Amino acid sequence: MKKRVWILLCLLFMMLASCTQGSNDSRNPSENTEGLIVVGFSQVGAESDWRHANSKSMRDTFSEENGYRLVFRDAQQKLENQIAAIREFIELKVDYIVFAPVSEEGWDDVLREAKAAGIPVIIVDRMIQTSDDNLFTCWVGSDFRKEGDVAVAWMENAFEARSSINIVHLQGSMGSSAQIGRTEGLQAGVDRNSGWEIIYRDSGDFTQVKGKEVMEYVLKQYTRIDVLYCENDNMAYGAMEAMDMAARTYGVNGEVTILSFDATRTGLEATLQGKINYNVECNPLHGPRVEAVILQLEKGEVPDKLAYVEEMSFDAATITQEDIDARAY
Ligand code: GZL
Repeated sequence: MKKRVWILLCLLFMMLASCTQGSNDSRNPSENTEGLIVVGFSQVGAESDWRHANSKSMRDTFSEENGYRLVFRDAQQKLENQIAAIREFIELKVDYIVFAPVSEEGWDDVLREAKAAGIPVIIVDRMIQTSDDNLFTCWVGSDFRKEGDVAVAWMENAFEARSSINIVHLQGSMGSSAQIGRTEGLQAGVDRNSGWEIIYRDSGDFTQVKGKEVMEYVLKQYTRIDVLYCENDNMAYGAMEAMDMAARTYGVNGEVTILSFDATRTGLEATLQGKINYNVECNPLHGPRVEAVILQLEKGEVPDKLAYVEEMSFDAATITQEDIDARAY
């Protein structure tokens, strides 16, 4: 009987250990890699639908059937975990290091270590600030400032006749290039339009839970909110929960016009339902794009230093179910 209890306790511990490591791979990354290209990937975390789609794209692309061993590390949105993961990849002598930086600052030291180890580094999704752009081979991602500008252009058209608008600004993870670019876009719009006022600005860290928390506070403070500028879909879902609970209306026929980013499937369904007025795409399907770079490097070719993905946007007034059905995520 005691032996059974002991075995059950061990199994429980192993399950808990794997859960606390997020979606990390538990197998030994160095085993049986003969003939495979070993890719170490440090992922931001699992904070949003966008992130899940991005991780799936990377896992689907860098599969063993496709000739890769993917060493996947979930940083749980902590810079120190990403730096530790990159150091692990150096120890493992992976063929390529790929990472989606949680924030723009703090990378030079560990990238110098990767360079000294002779391992090419590919940055995906967000960008970094560095004193030496030779510390990374290339970057694939989105133009976040352009995303913000696209959203603001829609606002300028939608509110052209209004002399003043009160804006609540839900920012993403502070210091991430997605937050920086989308915020810069809105700020440029506010600077151009004297009647625009950001009555409240705070970060919801790209998560639904924090988006709801921030909006619950805002709704208690402000009786007139014209626009919610929300830097990703998951925070918009949280904000909508809060507005539902406070009996405040939103969307096409509501008090609060909602602009969101990512254009994930759930976000586009909300746009089709008229709950989100305008949704700017941020495409997460970077797996094939990163693989194309690796295949170039394998052939001794030099990839473009910066590769921006093409993105579109969706208006509740014109979106159709076919638009959504055509989407890959
Ligand atoms: C954007 C990406 C952002 C998404 C969020 O490229 O970094 O992080 O907009 C995600 O949904 O959490």
